[in-house]
Amino acid sequence: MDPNKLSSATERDKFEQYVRRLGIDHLCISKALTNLNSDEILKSALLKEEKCIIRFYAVSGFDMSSRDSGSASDTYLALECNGKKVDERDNYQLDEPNPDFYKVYDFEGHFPGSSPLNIQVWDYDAIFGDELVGETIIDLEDRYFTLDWVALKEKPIEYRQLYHPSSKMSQGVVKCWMEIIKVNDPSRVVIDENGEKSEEMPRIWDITPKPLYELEIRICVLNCKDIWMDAEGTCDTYFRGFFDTNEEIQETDTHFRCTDGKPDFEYRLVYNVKYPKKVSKFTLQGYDRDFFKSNEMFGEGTFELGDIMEDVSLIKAPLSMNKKYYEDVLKKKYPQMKLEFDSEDPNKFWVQLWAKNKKGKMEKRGKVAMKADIYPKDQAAKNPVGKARDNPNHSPTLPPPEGRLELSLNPLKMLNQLLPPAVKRKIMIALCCIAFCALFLMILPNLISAMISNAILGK
Ligand SMILES: [Ca+2]
Ligand SMILES: [Ca+2]
Ligand SMILES: [Ca+2]
Repeated sequence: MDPNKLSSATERDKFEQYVRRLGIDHLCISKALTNLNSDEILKSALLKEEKCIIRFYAVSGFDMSSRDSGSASDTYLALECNGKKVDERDNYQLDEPNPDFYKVYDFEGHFPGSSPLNIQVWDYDAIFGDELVGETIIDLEDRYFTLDWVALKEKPIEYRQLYHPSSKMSQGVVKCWMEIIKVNDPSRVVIDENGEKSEEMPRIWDITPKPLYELEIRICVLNCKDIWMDAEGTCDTYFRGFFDTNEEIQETDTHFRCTDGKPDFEYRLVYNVKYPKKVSKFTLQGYDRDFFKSNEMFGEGTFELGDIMEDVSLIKAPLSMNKKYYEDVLKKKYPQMKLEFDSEDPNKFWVQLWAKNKKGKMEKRGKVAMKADIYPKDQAAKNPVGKARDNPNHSPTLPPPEGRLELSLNPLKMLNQLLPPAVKRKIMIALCCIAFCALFLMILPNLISAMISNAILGK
């Protein structure tokens, strides 16, 4: 083994494999040898000019500051290295502070002597001229002569802050990574059986995003049990459901004055979703509607639908959350997600709601029976369903909910429905007291006369 060869990543890789075969990889010999020889390696690298490809992978951007009044920046990427400039002005993204890039750019350079790589994000303005959002500069020589960085087989993803000359504040973040590849690297040359020489170039990662697949997600909120009650012993229950609070949030109707912990909904929520998506976990939040204060969230439950969404986009056919899928796939993958399936209907599952109590401990706040069906958008369009309980009402057909408040002209009946049990109890106690007092007052004259006659007769 020639330790001088350890300056090449491929040679180091071979050496590490050799060390691993000997079972002494825990001794980190290659790193120690590299460190011992680092001065030599650096010296030879500095003396020998190498032509290289600088490969830059631009993934995405976050939180780009606005350079437009009243709207987000219309962002695009611009790069410059060793005199070569590229920009994506033609592909600017309208009002997009979190642009996706998913592109690879190659630049040529010589080491030592390469210029830095300049990465900029701009705001497109059709009339007044584009404005710089921010920039970041990568010192390529610093990378090329940092043996630890060179030794990394897969270069790390970087989150680089962008800065504008006018401010010390970050103007956004670019997610990216880069590689420096020697053009003529003898360690990459392989000789096949026929003695033919060829150079194995490092792979180019394909980071172009897959096209988005349109889905319709139908979620039914059926019935509940053990739902949390307020201090009065009632809950004006309704639910909010969403994947991401930045996206569409849908609500059920309200089951007013529920006093038995079993509000009924039979309510369909229908979401249009594009897969893959950042958040594929569905969140259901239970609320107590309040007319005088703000509505109070009493509990939250979640379940993951990403795997089913992926399968639907692959097989292009509808799938449901069901007992088999849960047992076979989801249970092992998401141990946190505990769904209980109905013994009769394998597509009906109970979601546990949780919330922190006053002591900060997680507490159970009731269970909700639900169904979730995922359709390819085109197939959903051929077989539409209504939201809530609207027509077409099928798969499943949702009946009117039970135990809801009945409108009545009888004020006593309305009062009976509206009053919470605690108040009703207080009224009953008050009524009993009044009845007792009335009874007492009625018998009081007789009592007094009896007492007087007893006193006179001296008994
Ligand atoms: Ca502007
Ligand atoms: Ca704009
Ligand atoms: Ca603009």
